[in-house]
Amino acid sequence: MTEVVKGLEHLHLTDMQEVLIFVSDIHLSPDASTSEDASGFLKTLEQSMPVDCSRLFILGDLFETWVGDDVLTRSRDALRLALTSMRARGNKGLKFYLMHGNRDFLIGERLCRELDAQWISDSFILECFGQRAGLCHGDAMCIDDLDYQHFRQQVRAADWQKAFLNKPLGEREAIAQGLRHQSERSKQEKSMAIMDVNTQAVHEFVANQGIETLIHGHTHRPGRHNASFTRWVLPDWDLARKRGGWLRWDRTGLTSQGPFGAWA
Ligand code: LP5
Ligand code: MN
Repeated sequence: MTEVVKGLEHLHLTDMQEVLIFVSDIHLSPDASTSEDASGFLKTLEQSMPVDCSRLFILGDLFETWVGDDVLTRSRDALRLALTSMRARGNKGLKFYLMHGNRDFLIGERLCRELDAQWISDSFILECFGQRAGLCHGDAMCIDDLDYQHFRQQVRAADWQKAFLNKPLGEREAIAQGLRHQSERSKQEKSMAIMDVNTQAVHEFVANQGIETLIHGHTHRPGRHNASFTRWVLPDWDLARKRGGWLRWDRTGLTSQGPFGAWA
């Protein structure tokens, strides 16, 4: 199995005026538009994300599934316009960063270029305000979920991905839909504990990277966990259930915010 190449792995920022925003698990459906978007994220980008944001980090699962950059969807256009509108409304130098999640790990350079976004690696190190934070999607730390980890290893291999991307679009969409159904079914048989991050894996990552803060999503269990370091778990987005939000990091610290108020 060949490994896939990695995105940008580290960023060191020195400007105390930075305003960093983190989101994940938006799960945009292919036909989403600003007026019809079950996540509520597109409207939030256009209307309520802080105008002083200098960098927006999307930490995986932006899309419900992504079966290749050659697939043109309504949500893709809507997202590009919403990001452009956020930049026009606020900071003109606003930068976007995109990380792979377990549903959209096939996002490639073409989409990043189109969205004017920088692709960043899972396990990204961000230094700002004299502190060091680690960013990841979160699924790689769910090591007790052995079936998932086996599946992950398979589909993250370059040769698997190449074979998949060479299939006709209809076939790719059918496989993705089959995997989604299988995933929903298999989750019903797994305990909450198995589907959470493994404490030891988290501690090892924090110690190896020497970070004070860890930010991730994936588990859909938003919160703030304090130990010798702080672990923030980002919420998933669902307008009907009034779920969603972002983490803001500026010189005064980290705060949970969103269209429905604080979530941690
Ligand atoms: O996503 P979510 O929250 O429902 O559950 C995840 C884990 N599930 C997944 C699967 C995704 O939902 C669907 C992926 C769509 C990808 C589209 C591109 C396809 C490209 C394929 C080839 C390159 O990630 C779920 C975890 C849960 O998080 C909590 O952490 O438990 O894990 C599973 O459900 C996996 C099952 O346990 C095992 C599935 C075995 C499937 C075997 C198929 C063999 C591979 C076929 C590949 C074409
Ligand atoms: Mn996920």
